[in-house]
Amino acid sequence: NKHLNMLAVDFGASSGRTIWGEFTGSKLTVQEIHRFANEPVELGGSLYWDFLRLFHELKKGVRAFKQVTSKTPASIAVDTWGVDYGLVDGNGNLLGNPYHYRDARTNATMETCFKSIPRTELFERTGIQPLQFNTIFQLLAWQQSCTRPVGEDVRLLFMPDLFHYYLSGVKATEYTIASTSGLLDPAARSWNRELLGKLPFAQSLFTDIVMPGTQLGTLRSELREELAIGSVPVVAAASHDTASAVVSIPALTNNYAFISCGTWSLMGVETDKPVINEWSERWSFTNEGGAEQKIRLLKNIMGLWLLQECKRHWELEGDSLTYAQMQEMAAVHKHNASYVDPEDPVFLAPGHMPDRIRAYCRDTGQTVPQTKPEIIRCILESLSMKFKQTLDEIEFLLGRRLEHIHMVGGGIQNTLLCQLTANATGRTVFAGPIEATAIGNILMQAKAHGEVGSLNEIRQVVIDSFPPDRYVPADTDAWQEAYQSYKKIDESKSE
Ligand code: LFR
Repeated sequence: NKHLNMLAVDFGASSGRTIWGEFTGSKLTVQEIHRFANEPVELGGSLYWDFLRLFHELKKGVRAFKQVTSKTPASIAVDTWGVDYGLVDGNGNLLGNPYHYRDARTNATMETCFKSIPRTELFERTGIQPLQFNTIFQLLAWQQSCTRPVGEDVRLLFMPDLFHYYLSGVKATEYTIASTSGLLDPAARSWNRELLGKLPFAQSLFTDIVMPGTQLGTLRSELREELAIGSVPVVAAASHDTASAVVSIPALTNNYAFISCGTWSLMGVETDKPVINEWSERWSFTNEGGAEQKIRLLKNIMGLWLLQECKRHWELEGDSLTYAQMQEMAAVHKHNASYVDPEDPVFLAPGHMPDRIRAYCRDTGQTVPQTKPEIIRCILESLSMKFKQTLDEIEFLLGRRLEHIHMVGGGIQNTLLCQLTANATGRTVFAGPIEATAIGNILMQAKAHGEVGSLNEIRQVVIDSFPPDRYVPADTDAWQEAYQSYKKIDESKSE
């Protein structure tokens, strides 16, 4: 086997990193070589990603790779969060700055869209949970405010595709990232032309779809000069961060549910076919695309966003806490008296998170958490209850019991959340790897090089290289009882 040194660039909603992966054929080691903040910018009342800054950080990461390893990478691949995109014209100009999915311009778009394409029809056609930021709704909002017709040479490129384009000069759409758009046919794994025909935007926006593990091209010559680097293949891995994270789950069975923990908690299972029925619609499940023709049947749960936003808010008030300190506060404060629904859209936008949590508890007739430990404890317990509820729903959809939970991603550094999840679900939790997304990205590059084959081969490498931690359920009877209170709040809300 060849010895490969690869470079993964993983952009998350709050930070990005470049990771050096060294693959020997059976084992992988990873090392972070550059980390940077990803801070959205509000400009003229809209919320944007700072694309130029992010591309700048990407270049810094490539330079750092050279410095640290004294090598030219065997390849490079970018993954990012879902749904967002840029528009590029025929001369390669980026038309405007990519919007952030939390921008408010789509607040009412979903309901308008459902007037011409009913919610159920849309779900049946795409298998995608209607969330206001899905690309389909972003495009509709853009179309409504568009004053000029869009040129025939304009292409839509999702965030990873956009980075890949400016790296390689090749415009292509990677399948897993496109699957977050709400514009694909989930069974055919291609653009849903019938749906596109009903929508007001030009079909010429959409480029060919490539499958994860495809080499797109090599670094543009001007970049090679600027970075003083040789010819580097640019690979489309599983470019959606969650798809990459799922690639690197250290398990060879299918008797588990995964939770990919970052800003979001994405909880689900891998299936061979989309699961589109009354129940998956009612419970807001989504069918996104995975590597190796798999479907990721999962649910978007607001996750550690709630905690991130509390942290940011308290910082603005002059109290800078670390995540470790926040976890410690919640660990000591064992008593929790109220729950929020971490799927409720009231928590989507940035700002004043502690107050919104208090308001939610007040409006649902619960004890209002006042102190920081109370709020943090409420967030973490609510999340673990949501995981329990989601597990029940997944088991119902599959018609079988799942034995374990695999938690991956940066959020598992919150060991309290891992333990609470074990307690609430009554299932053993395996936690790791933390860098699941970058690892999945790198192993899909190894696949493009022909150095690993199947998904199971990839996962065997992860098992051998990054053995997970284990959390055994405790106090399960008390948790079962508490779950009944959680469900009552949830039910009273939907009445
Ligand atoms: C996680 C993620 C989720 C997606 C959300 C918004 O980072 O990619 O899968 O729903 O971000 O794009």
